[in-house]
Amino acid sequence: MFRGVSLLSKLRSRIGEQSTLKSSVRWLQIQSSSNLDLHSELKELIPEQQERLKKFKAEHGKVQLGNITVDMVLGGMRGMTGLLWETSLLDPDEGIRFRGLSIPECQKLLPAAKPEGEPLPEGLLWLLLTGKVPSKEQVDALSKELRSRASVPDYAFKAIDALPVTAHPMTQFATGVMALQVQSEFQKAYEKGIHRSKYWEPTYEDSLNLIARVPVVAAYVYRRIYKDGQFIPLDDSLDYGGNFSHMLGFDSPKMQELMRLYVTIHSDHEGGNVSAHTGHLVASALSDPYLSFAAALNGLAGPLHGLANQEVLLWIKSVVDECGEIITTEQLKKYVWETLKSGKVVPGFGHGVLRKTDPRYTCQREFALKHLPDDPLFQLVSKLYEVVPPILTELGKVKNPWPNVDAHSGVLLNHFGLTEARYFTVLFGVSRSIGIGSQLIWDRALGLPLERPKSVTMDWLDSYCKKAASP
Ligand code: CMX
Repeated sequence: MFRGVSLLSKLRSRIGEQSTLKSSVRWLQIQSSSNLDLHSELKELIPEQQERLKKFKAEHGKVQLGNITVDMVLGGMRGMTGLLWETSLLDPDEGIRFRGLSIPECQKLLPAAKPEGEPLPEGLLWLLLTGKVPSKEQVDALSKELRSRASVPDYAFKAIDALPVTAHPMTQFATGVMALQVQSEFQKAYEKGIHRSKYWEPTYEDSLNLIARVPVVAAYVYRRIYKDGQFIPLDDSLDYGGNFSHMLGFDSPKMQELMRLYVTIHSDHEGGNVSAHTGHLVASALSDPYLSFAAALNGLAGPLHGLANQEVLLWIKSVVDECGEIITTEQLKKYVWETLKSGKVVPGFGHGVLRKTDPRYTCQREFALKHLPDDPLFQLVSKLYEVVPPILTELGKVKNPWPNVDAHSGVLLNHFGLTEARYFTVLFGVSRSIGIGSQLIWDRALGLPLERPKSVTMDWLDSYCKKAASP
């Protein structure tokens, strides 16, 4: 029995309740279908969306979306609208919506491995790609398809083995992903002269293969570095998140649930963040999904972006080393000020777009309250929520003093035994393959062009501003 229709009506009534729900919900109003196969589903959707974009461009192409200021040019393009990214949208106050659905809505509506459980990342992949909430049958079929695509060629492991075991896990992971590129279907098709209207098809193959294979590569890196190279093969009975946890060596049901939640909430965060934007930019040159995603990973590996999850746990552990496990508020305040005075950022706090607590933080906190309320590091994270924002506000320049996704993820993983902080960004990277891979398929389906913004020099700005100021 197909559950899509009842889910959709459930969703519509929820949407009615949500006065804040934005226009991206439009996607969810598309009639659900009974296709069990994601490719067939997309094949139906793509012509509609191509037509929609063409018409929209013809009708509204000249509408202005705001003014560009010098501050924006000098300030990392903050607040400058300049990208089309269909899979998700970030509201500064409300946080992320995946095709119109908030995280709590995804937790309610997407199929889970068990009753009341966390959403299956495969369900999110279906949602991101189609704008539809999938049925359990559709998600099970997609799980199976991903398992069938998960075989990693031996040379990818050998490429990783060529690096010293001490190389950062993100370097090893990105190297493995680059080696997977040898099997790119897009590259082969392009060399054979594929017509541009068909680009999305080999991009689909590459993206799905990439999404299926990255957990295997990531688990290999983990077991190579931390478990003497004792690798664990994929389990054919498990879903995407469960399998990833299993291949890493964690078979407890709670850790598997955590991994499903983790992958789901880290998958996508609209298009402007460094990793998503890098993937999109590189792909705009018609580089295939492997090349684009490997580039995205290198951006994710920076401490102001994905590496912050490593930095948070290391920082929290350094607090404990210095102050002990029972820490007073005064001690904590002092430690935060010392961090700031030594010219460092407080990792896990602040955001380029968000202006409230990140809902990805909130759902991880709820997970902790349910499964590990007495964990001392969780309690420390809770205390930091009280101590850090007022201090960052006092600095007077921080636009968002609230915690982001990275402030919480490490203590959850640490609780279940995944204690190696240097590895954490790899988990973020695996999750991002779902968001970036999905958008790349739409980039090619919609025929999005080469990205090429204009840059200027200081002299140019100077003379422009002088001219603008003269009567
Ligand atoms: N600790 C100390 N200073 C901070 C800060 C923090 N957590 N967050 C912002 N600031 C500072 C900035 O460094 C900047 O200082 P300068 O003007 O002296 O350069 C000033 O406050 C204004 O920054 P902003 O406009 O509020 O924030 P940005 O958009 O420039 O930067 C971010 C956003 C995330 C890089 C920043 O908040 C930060 O460095 N946070 C800590 C690192 C982190 O948690 N990154 C993960 C983000 C989520 C993710 O991508 O995974």
